Amino acid sequence: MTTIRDDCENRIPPGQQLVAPGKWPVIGERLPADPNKPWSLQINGEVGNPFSLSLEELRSLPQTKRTMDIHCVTRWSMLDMTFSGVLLEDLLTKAGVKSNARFVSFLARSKQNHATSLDLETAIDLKTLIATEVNGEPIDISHGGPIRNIVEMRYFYKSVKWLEKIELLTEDRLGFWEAESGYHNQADPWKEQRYMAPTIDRRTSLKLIETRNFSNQNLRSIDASQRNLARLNAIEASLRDADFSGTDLSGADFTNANLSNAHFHNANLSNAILVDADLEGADFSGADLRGANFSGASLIGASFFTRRQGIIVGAKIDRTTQFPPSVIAPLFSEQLHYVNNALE
Ligand SMILES: Nc1nc2c(c(=O)[nH]1)N[C@H]1C(S)=C(S)[C@@H](COP(=O)(O)O)O[C@H]1N2
Ligand SMILES: [Mo]
Repeated sequence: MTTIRDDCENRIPPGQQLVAPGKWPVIGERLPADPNKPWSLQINGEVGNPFSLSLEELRSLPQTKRTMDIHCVTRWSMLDMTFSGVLLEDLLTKAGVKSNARFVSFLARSKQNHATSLDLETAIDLKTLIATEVNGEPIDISHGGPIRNIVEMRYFYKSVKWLEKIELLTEDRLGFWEAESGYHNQADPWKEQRYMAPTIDRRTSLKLIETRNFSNQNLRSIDASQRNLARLNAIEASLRDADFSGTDLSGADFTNANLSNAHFHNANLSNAILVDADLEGADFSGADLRGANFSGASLIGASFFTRRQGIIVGAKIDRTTQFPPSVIAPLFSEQLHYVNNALE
């Protein structure tokens, strides 16, 4: 079955927004390990003929050009990016994949050993590209150049920067974001497969909610909606995808917390401290943000209003909300407009 997505609206998966033109954000690591060491690409694991290619050799193989849209799990998308490089399938044909290989792992030259994986069939069906160019230029090092794998139709964490090894496996091996941050292993943006199921059970979360102390704990995807958590201590807590919809968080302290993709719809965050917090992709629509402090926070992909059945549901923002200009600069243009209007 094929879906036709011709107009722009239908090309943006649910919960995503377009970045302002020319503002491709750098997400995660900004540089590889050993940036000055010459680059090569190794293919090994369950293959009959493991081999290694220098960057020049990779570039001299037949090149494939593909234009596609990219979608980050923290809710930003970019349309019509043209990548060129070598099809994974072509490299695999050369390597002679053994019949017991079922997964493919893409490993980066990275200080934190970044990697990701796909099942082999999906990787080939999606025409995974081992890319060296984007929009006619070599890929910038901050975006994973000189070699990056590019997987269309999956959240962008399936495309590792600074690719240096492709390993064929009989069993899956979870990648960095999948293992460390609970990102979904399928990662289909059209199905909004952002996170795996929560690891914290209902009883444990209810107990924690009673103590109002989340500091330093890993509570990914916790359901803390419609609660009274005024003055919550959540310093350095890991709260990706947490649901705080409708919750009283007045005076809560989220200093240095990871709140990426957290849901604060209609929450009371008056006088809350969000200093240095990761708020990428977080939803503040309808939240009370008066007196809240966002100094040093990261707001790529965050939203402060949504339209529900044509009605604008916006955050309450005024001059007491601390939004330094550099903090709001990376917002989507419509969102920035809303925030700036509210601050006047
Ligand atoms: N080596 C490496 N690859 C990575 C990451 C990373 O931190 N290190 N981040 C992933 C994530 S979550 C995203 S959204 C994209 C971001 O790519 P960009 O910085 O070029 O926008 O790279 C993916 N690949
Ligand atoms: Mo991402």
